[in-house]
Amino acid sequence: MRVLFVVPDLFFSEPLGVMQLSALCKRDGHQTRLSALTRQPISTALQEFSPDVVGYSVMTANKELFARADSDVRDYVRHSGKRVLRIMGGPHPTFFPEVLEQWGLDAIVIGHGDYALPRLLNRFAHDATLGGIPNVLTTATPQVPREVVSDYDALPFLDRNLIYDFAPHLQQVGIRSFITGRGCPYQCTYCFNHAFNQMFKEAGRKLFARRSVDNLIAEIQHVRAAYPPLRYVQFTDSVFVLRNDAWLQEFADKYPRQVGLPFICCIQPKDLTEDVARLLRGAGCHALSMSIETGIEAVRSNILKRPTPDRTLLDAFRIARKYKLHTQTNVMLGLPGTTIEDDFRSVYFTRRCRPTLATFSIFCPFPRTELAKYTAELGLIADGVDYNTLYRDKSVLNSYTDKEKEIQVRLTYLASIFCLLPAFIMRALPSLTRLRLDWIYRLLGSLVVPFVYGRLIFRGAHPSGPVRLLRNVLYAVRYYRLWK
Ligand code: B12
Ligand code: SF4
Repeated sequence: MRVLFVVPDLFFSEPLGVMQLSALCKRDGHQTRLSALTRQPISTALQEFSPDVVGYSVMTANKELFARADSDVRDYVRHSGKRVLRIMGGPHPTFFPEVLEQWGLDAIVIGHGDYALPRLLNRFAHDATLGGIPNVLTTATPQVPREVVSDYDALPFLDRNLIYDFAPHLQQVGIRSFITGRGCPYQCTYCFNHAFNQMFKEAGRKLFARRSVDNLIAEIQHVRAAYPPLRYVQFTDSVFVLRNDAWLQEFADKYPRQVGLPFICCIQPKDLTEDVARLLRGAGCHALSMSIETGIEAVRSNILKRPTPDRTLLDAFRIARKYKLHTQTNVMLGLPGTTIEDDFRSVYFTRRCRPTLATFSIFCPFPRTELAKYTAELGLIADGVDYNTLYRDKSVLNSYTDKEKEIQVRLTYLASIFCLLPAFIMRALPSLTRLRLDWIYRLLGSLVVPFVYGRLIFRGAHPSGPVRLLRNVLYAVRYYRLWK
């Protein structure tokens, strides 16, 4: 079978889900290819590769992009007369399975696709019915058993050729992503994790599980040898560290000896104790992704269900500095039940935490999350709201005036810069956000944020020099134009 995986785009963050699935397909003797929609029209891949299966990997935010591609795929299928299976996986079909009927797809895969896709391909190859496979919904079988991966060590290593065959220049980026497991034990109300856990929980089933340290290190060593240059490791687990447990201790013992490369990982601030920081630093950790989410303690606890006191947050960032760990943090503006003054308070609090880099996004209530329900209950979402908003799109909440929404957008650019400047300069921030200098702020943000990422957070990952600097500037501008 020839399987075409379709993703929205390819940036610094590799699409690990389809890379995993591609490895599983190849293990079973299938051929795979990638199509990244904003980089190349899907028609090119259809003509060149002539797939038997087109597999979309979709997040809700980019479903319109995929809808346009799907129309090209249907045209292609009609004209070629070939039987082509159109399937979809990823968060969108998992949380919005109605897409199966809406798009007239052959099947959707909900949750983990690692066991489901190989079975689906096998059935299709043998002209057998697609019904009844766990996690695979078809119109004939909309109810099926649900499963999650039970043994991560048994999965093949990610297929990195999938992306480097498509975009060879990406291999020059010295950062490679790895994932040590899946799931998250937390319940943040703005995230889909609680919905996922609800859907897949079952007595005795582990929803938060990870691979062995030896298996992880073996993959990193393989990637280092097969896909040079590897200069920096990015762990993309939602939560890399939960506590100082046996896994972390084994990792901190083996990783520096057997890999010895700088890495970045995610942690909740409340979990960064002195002993965890010491272990991470000793292991070679260079930076932490550690989100504040809001500078208003009551909102954090009651509305986001991230009950971390301000004091604990300030301590976590202090501990990170003590152990020379850079920190990248994110803060959401425009949360339900808050005001524009709260947004400024959030920025001021973030500055007090002194992260290496703070990024600011505007809250978007994704339907079917707990926080979206709460926002609707407060009557803050108008009918017909577009849920495709991204980090910097204007708030969809009706509790802000148009002027306040513009100020929030300007804040997403300016606040990152102001958190890097001396505290007294903060006083100028409210006045500056009232000026209509949007393109200047956008340009400044587009230059400063990637610069800090490159020079401090991912230090040493990219080769430096004037040509590289210019390329990075152009890349940054393109990134912010596309992602606003
Ligand atoms: C890394 C990440 C990103 C990265 C890049 C993602 C990438 N290149 O893949 C970046 C930073 C770009 C990003 C951006 C956003 N993200 Co994001 N992101 C993640 C994160 C943390 C990890 C994804 C990952 O690698 N998972 C591990 C792999 C192995 O799993 P997987 O991708 O889900 O794939 C498995 C299955 O889904 C399935 N599958 C996936 N694709 C396919 C395709 C086929 C054909 C089949 C059969 C199966 C299948 O099989 C795979 C193997 O089991 C997830 C949370 C999470 N833990 O999953 C959020 C998550 C995917 N993001 C989310 C959101 C909301 C966003 C943003 C909209 C945020 C924003 N407000 O701007 C943007 C959207 C950007 C855009 N327009 O594309 C939500 C999506 C919810 C939804 N309904 O779509 C998630 C689930 C977070 C959450 N819990 O709420 N994100
Ligand atoms: S810690 Fe991250 S992945 Fe886990 S529930 Fe909260 S936002 Fe979601």
